[in-house]
Amino acid sequence: MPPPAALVRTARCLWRGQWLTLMGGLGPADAEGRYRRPAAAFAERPSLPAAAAEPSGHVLIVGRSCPWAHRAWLTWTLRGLADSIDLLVVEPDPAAGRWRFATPFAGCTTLAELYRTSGSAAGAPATVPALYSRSQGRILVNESARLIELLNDWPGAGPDLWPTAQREMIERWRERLQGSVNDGVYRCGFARNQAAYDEAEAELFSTLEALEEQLQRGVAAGEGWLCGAEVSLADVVLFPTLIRLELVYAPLFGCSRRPLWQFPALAGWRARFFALPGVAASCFPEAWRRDYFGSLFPLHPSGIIPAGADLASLVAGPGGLPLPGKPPLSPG
Ligand SMILES: N[C@@H](CCC(=O)N[C@@H](CS)C(=O)NCC(=O)O)C(=O)O
Repeated sequence: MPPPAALVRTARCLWRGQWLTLMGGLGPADAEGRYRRPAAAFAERPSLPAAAAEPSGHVLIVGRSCPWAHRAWLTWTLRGLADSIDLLVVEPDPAAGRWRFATPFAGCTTLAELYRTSGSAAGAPATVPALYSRSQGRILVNESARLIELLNDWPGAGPDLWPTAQREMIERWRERLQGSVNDGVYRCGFARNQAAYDEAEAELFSTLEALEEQLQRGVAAGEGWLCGAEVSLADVVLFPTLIRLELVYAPLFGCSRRPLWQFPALAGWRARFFALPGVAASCFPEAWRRDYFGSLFPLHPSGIIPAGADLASLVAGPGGLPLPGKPPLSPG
């Protein structure tokens, strides 16, 4: 029996090699160990289909735990698209590492099959969200950044979330949020070494500080949203990451330098967004914790799902009181 220290050294060494192999299954990294998100199979924004207004002509495929799908789901909700685009929620299959349909869809039982019938390259990741055209029998777009732009153009009853007058500012924030916050939490969690994690973590929290300042200025001017008085795509992309912060990204991805309650304007903004009609119905804290802690084996080998804070307490002030600031704004 080797002494415990030698045993630990050996286990560490063996585990490190296996861990890096397993992490490769979660996504690629560059030579410095920084996580790099793979490109989407149907990455271009298509033009608005001629049959856009046709009821049930299109299907938005989402998963409950995915933040990229969540932004598409929110855009679909806020734009009032339920009458023209069906929403289809796929289920995770953690043992197989893929999404599956609860009941067969378009002759397919898994999302990977639907990707293949849509013409995606063999081995390309079958990701959510994806917008499927029933008449064309294929996926039109699966890059969420482009998909939400398309959904904003789709004829719907809800407000314009990407107005021309604010577009430059919205784009500046979207660009920064995409790299340092939306993907930033994954760059923390999927970093292969300390330096890669430190870089991503610093960028994440400096952006949260910039957001806090921006929102404080806005609230002082009587404007409750990131780019002014109306909700925009910049708010839409921020919410899925921030609503998962305490439940998943802080404990699992190491995004825990400062809890969100220490950013009062940002916490108030999150509470206001959560209160918008239809938003709470797109939030599934149990599914988030189950899918992240249960599926990301290399980050959490025990598979034990930790208890998490009650979502209602996260979108309320201390003692469950409503947060100070403006009352919820309607998206209309
Ligand atoms: N570029 C995509 C990324 C979407 C993505 O990574 N989705 C994950 C869930 S959060 C997924 O479906 N992964 C399945 C897989 O990689 O096989 C987007 O923003 O739409």
